[in-house]
Amino acid sequence: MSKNNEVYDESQIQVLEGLEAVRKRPGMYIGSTSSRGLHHLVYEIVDNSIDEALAGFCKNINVMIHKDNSITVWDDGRGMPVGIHHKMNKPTVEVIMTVLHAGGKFGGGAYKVSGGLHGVGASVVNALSEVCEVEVKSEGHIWKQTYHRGKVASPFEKIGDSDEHGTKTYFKPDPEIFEDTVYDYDTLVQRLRELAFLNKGIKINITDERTDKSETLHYEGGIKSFVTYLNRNKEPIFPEPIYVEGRKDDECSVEVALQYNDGYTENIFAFANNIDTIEGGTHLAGFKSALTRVFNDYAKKFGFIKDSDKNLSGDDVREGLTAVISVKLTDPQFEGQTKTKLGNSEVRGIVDSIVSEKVSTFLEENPQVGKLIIDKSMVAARARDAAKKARELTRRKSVLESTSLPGKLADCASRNPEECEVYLVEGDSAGGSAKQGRNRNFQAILPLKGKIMNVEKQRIDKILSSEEIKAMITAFGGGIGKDFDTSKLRYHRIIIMTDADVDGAHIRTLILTFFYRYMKKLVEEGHVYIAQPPLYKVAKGKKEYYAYDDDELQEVLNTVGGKDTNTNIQRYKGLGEMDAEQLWDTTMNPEKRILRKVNVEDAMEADEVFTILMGDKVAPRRQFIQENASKVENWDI
Ligand code: 28G
Repeated sequence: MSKNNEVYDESQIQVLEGLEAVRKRPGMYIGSTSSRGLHHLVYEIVDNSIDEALAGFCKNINVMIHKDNSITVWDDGRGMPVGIHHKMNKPTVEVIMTVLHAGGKFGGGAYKVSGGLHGVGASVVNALSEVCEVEVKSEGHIWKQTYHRGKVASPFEKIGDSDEHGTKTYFKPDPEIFEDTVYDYDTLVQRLRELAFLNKGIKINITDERTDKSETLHYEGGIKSFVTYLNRNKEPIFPEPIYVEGRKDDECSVEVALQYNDGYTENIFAFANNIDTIEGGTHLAGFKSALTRVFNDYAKKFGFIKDSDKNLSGDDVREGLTAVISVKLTDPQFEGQTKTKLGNSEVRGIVDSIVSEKVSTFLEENPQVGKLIIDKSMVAARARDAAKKARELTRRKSVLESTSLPGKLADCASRNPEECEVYLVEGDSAGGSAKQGRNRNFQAILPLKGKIMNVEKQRIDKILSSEEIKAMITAFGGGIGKDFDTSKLRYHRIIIMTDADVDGAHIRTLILTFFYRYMKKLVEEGHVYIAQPPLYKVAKGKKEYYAYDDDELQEVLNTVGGKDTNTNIQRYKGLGEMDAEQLWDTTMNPEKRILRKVNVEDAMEADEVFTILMGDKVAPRRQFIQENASKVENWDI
């Protein structure tokens, strides 16, 4: 609590809650103190610049990662107000930086649309930084204030003159708070690129002083460019994405871009106020229903469909679709497990009517594009119909209904899914060791043969004919696709255990892509893990040590006294080189093992890598292999 809060009435007491609370429970404000939370600090600050840009006053945003992993963000907006905040009776900048929730709505009728998942503002970043500095240029001068761990360290004062305007914030994340204080350049670029797509015209520059890398992200095409980017490794069936926009008063703006490729999967990204709503919501629902209706109406009007019982289904019109939906609204309601589902009910109708009206107009004006889309959807409909008839004809029990477990599965004894886990193991020999080494009470083993099927290039009926995939579906017990149900899972942890080499990485990519496409909830609800087998065994006399990466190997060698006599280093080439006991000790024993939980971003990345590696385009594949050649030896694809 602020020490002078007695001056204010009740409504302001909450506002005056001190930054101490933030330092005590950082997770409540930024989600976590892991690497994710660390990166979140940058997004919080950048969001303020984005808001200033959306208000129409800022064109350029710069982000710099310094050598010591501190960050500077600056923009060429109006600059934070330099005057005294009349209610608080101190500089407005100091209020913004030291009072919780002081961010709030911007003046001048504009609304705060940006704001990361937590949208907590600059004061939280300040609270969690060892050092923070704000510099404002406006009205002919430069002002500056410094803070330490959220507390004012120097007065807000004029330090020079300038005829420029803007805000600059420097911060050094507090190592007392964050487990990891190293910034990942690619992670920041990815989110900044997304922001540049979602807010057309804004120029975002990022520089990494540690490596001298830098990038400028600037897309005049906005989300239309986003769709082109998402389809960059695929084969679009018409050259330019379709783009429509509209708004309902000042309450809600809507933008949609879409394009089809020659594949079979659906890629729809829905954003609300620049936040990736991975759980979907009303904007996505409105888009989907409009799309299905518009294409059916069009197909009937122009004689593609004569029989009304031959209507195209939603799945038919979304086969091979890549789309981005972006809505911006004054009062977003975020719901769902991870608060990434848009709940505002009015948005459904707003998006539906804008998309219906504008996409129909587009189709009438571009009949060649209309024909390509309807033809593709009708092929999808026929394939689905044929697959259904074939299933009915054979009257074979489908995999989904099959009750007998796959023969290769070594199941565990427990029937309590919460404590059960299944290891997906690459190859029969490692599978054998894993079966011997496991704790059979709660650990099941499912050996998988080499490469599983390329799910991007196949329709569901083909996918379901793959032995490896059928084995996973029946073993997990949750079904597949739309009907996938995590409450029916037989294991709450699904652990991918592959060799620590390129093939292993490839198989892991294939499995993750399959999960992402057909068992998304598995990933969303955090049931998927990656086992981390050691890379080295160091034997010194009778003692054995394991190292999981090169740094750790150095540490081990240092502690055992270097590479002199009696020290033997073995580099594991595969899981198969470990016997059952070693496998248990290093990789499967819950007391000692390291598991990495897979999140949706990991799965999405796998999906992308997969598209590049398995797709038809040679150039992106070559580029990917060149860029990643240093990370993996003997890339043999
Ligand atoms: C470099 C790091 C991140 C920002 C502005 C510009 C204004 C502003 C920021 O106002 C609203 C009003 C008083 C508390 C608004 C300037 C209107 C007129 C602004 C940034 C809330 C804050 N003139 N640029 N804040 N106040 N850039 N970049 O933070 O009550 S923050």
